[in-house]
This record gives sequence, structure tokens and C-alpha cells, in this order.
Amino acid sequence: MKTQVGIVGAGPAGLTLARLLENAGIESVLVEARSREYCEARIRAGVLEQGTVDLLREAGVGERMEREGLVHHGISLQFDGERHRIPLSDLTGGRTIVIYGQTEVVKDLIAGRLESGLPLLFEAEAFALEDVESSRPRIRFRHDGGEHDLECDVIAACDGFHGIGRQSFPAGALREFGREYPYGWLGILATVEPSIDELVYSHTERGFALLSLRSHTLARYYLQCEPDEDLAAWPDERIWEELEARTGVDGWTLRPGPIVDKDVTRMRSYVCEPLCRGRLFLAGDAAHIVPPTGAKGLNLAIHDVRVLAEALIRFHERGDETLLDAYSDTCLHRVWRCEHFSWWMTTMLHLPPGGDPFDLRLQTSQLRYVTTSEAQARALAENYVGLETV
Ligand code: RFL
Ligand code: PHB
Repeated sequence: MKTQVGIVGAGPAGLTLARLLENAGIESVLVEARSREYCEARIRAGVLEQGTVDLLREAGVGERMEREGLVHHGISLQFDGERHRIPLSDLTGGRTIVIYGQTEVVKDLIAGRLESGLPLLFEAEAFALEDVESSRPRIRFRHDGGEHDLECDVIAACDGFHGIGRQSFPAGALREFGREYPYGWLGILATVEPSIDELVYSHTERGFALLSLRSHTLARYYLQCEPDEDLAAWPDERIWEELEARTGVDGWTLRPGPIVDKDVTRMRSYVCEPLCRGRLFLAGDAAHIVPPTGAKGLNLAIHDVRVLAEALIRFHERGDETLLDAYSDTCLHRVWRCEHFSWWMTTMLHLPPGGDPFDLRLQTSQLRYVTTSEAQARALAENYVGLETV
């Protein structure tokens, strides 16, 4: 089997790249280890930056997002029992965020690909990326009980943090940077009208909590927990009590409802450099991870593939490799900005191990500064909605 661009992984990065290439008339084949049902059910991100929304719309896969996505103009930071609104749009010349689940983005992209009749193989696991430094690299994958070879001009490894893309670099070719945080997030999805109109990030001495949503009838809430927290210790009543304790303010009540999903996520920061080797390019979580506090992971993955698609178009149309050569450096500027922002939001809002009082005082001082200084609030806002130039 042969194609121009072989893509490993049908998450947001791989699917969006395939779409952008299709729109430019470039052939691709997508191989995805999991089933379609699994990919469409994986609950993850919920906040889309304006740039992500614009790209999906321009790529022709934004129709349902425009209908069902909820446009938000602000978020709140809560500390010392009070909520403080950060007016994102007022601080960024009218930019907004859109609440639309990653599951929905993935469903729309899969539907678009299948409608176009282009190759997207589910339950097709890549087990080796070969000859990546030659002009004909190959993806070796298992599918339908057999082993297959996909010969390409270029391979895009969009295969997430646990994929094989990074492992296919020669020993010593990657430099890695990272941090593990001593806490995790216990997330719930509840079929109840969300108790908030905008996201609330809450700092308390019991730990961090986040109130988010997916739609007018679906709430998504999170509690800071241990990285290896046992969900069995969290019956529904305990979750609602703890959420209430960490987010309650005078004159507001949290509306409980049926919990339809519970999960625990570990938190880490990670970057590898460079993002390419020969004809192998890494994009999205395959190359970098941010803790979810800044809502950046999905948006960064989409940004990578926007840059990669432009570079591949130039290469396939004119044989010009300049943009491909610049891919890693171009992406890493934004990657590191988002790494810093996510680390900053995370360390400002989470209860440090042991509840160190010095750290707690620094956190509330920083939160007070961000919610009272327009310069500080604007810095948060422009990062949160997504910087236009990085
Ligand atoms: P994905 O989504 O992990 O997709 C990778 C795909 O590759 C497949 N794969 C393989 N396929 C074939 N052969 C192999 N050998 C393969 N190995 C792996 C996998 O099955 C999978 O389908 O990576 P991608 O596309 O880079 O997308 C990244 C995003 O998924 C991720 O950054 C976000 O979900 C992070 N994130 C958030 N990002 C935001 O921008 N805003 C948010 O509000 C936000 N909230 C979150 C989040 C992530 C969370 N968790 C669970 C980590 C909230 C949470 C709780
Ligand atoms: C979510 O709705 O899942 C969500 C929102 C904001 C974040 C992280 C996750 O910072």
C-alpha cells in the first residue's frame, strides 16, 4: 500500500491533519489502533480556543459545532470563598472560547472522513515506523488478522503520549523535559443542568475544584485528588459533598444529578525536542503533554497540525522543504508558551502536598493580583483564549 502522508492515530491531531490535507488534494491514510466506538466515546477536553474553532470551521467540519457549541466570554477564579470574573472577551479585543466536547470534534471529523470515502482504518495498530530517514518511510501495522506495509513520502505520528512515534527516533536523538505533579483530577460527567454559566476554577484549602460543562444538560466537574486515587472510595454522595465544600459561595447552590462517568487523570508536563527526524513528524500529545488546568492540550495539538499541513502542502506542491525543516522550531515556540501557562495555572490553583502554608499564601496573593490588576488579568486572558502570535 502506498500514500503521500501516512498518519498514525485518529485523535484530534491525526483526524484534523487528514482533513486539511484532503482539502488541499493531498492523499493520506490514517491508521488507528482502537475501534471507532472507543475513539468517539473517550471523554477528554471541552474548551476550544477561537483559533481552533476558526480552523475547524474553515476546514468544513464546524457545522454542528456552530449549532451546538456554547460561546463563552469569561471564566471565574474562586478563592477565599469568593468568585472573581475574568472577562476574557473584554480583555482580548472580543475573542471567545467555545464549549464543545472533544468527543464531538472527533465524531464530526470521523464522519467527514468517512463521507469523503477516504482511508481511515480502525483497529489497525502500527507496530513499527521504518526507514524514517529515507525518502520512502514505512508504517508497519496489523489489521484484519494480517501485517501490512504502508509506504509514504512522510509519516505524521499523531499517536498520543503512549504511541510509537517518539520511540521510533534513534537513541539519543530526542531531548526530553518534564514534570510529574503530586496530584490528579477526579472528573465526573453528570446529566444535570450545569450550576454555572461560565467555568469556575476554585482554590481552597481542601484542594482545587473545577466546574465545567458540555451542554445545557451535561455538567463536567473535577476535584483535585491523589494521582492514583481509588474511585471506589468516591461514591456519588461523597463527590457531591466535596464539590459543594470546594465551590460553595453565598447565594449559590450546586445542583447534583446522576453521575454517568467517573475518571481519574494523572497530571504531567512533558516536551520532547525536536519534533521531527528525517521524514517522521510528531504532532499533538505524541510530542508534548500539559496538565489540563489551562485547557491547552487539544488546542495545541490542532495548532501543530495546522503548521504541519501548511508545510506538507508546500512540499507536495513545489517540492520545497523549507517549512518542513522549520516545523519543529515553529511549533515549539507555542508549545513552550502553553507549557508555561499550564504549569502556572496548575501551581497557582492546586493544594500543594501537605498544604504548605507558605505556598498557600503565595497562591492567594497571586490570585488576588490576577483578579485585581488589569495587566495580570489580561495576561491570563490572552493565554486562555489562545495567543494569536507565538
Ligand atoms: P490523542 O487524542 O491521544 O490521540 C492519539 C490516537 O492515537 C492512537 N494510537 C495509535 N494508533 C495506531 N497505532 C498505534 N501504535 C497507536 N498508538 C496510539 C490512539 O488510540 C489515539 O486514538 O492525541 P492527540 O490527537 O494529540 O490529541 C490530544 C488531546 O487528546 C489532548 O491533548 C486533550 O484531550 C487534553 N485535554 C484538554 N485539552 C484542551 O485543549 N482543553 C481541555 O479542556 C482539555 N481537558 C484534556 C482535558 C485531557 C484530559 N485527560 C483525560 C488527559 C481534560 C482531561 C481530563
Ligand atoms: C473540561 O471541560 O473538561 C475542562 C475545562 C477546562 C479545563 C480542563 C478541562 O481547564
